Amino acid sequence: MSTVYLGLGSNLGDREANLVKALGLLTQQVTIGQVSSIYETEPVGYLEQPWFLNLVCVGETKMDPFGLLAFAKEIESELGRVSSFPNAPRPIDIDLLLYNDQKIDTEDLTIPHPRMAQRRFVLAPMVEIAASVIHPVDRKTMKELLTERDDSTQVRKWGNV
Ligand code: PH2
Ligand code: MG
Ligand code: MG
Repeated sequence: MSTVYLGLGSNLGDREANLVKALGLLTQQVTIGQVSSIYETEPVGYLEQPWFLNLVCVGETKMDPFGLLAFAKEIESELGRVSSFPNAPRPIDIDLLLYNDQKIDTEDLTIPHPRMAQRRFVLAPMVEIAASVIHPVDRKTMKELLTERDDSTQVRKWGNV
């Protein structure tokens, strides 16, 4: 069994329902453990789009990282995601943040997620469920990475699944 941290985000349609549905579908392959609170977060990157609901969760899986990536993409299209442009609004985005303490760098998949350490909408929920987990590349804990972030993008606790 491998331990995987996943980041989920939605900013189209019924955002909360999309997160809940995605978590439900993930259980086909991932035994979900702790789930963070839901946060309402300001868009990062492409700004002209609705605010997101984001959460992170941890799970155990037998799938390898590439199998899990393909499975996550299936769930994304099942929930109505169409590929348009990078950072476009979407009913659901499922990102592989950490997979054990592996480092993977291929065209299709980079783990740890290459932008997680810069994103408050990932680090704030990570600190809730995994404050002392160490980022395998930066060699810092989630808590340390969040404390170092000096960006002012808004990330507010919104609710729970
Ligand atoms: N995802 C992105 C780009 N920008 N901003 C927020 N607040 N939340 C996201 O999940 C997000 C984003 C690309 O996947
Ligand atoms: Mg993403
Ligand atoms: Mg993604």
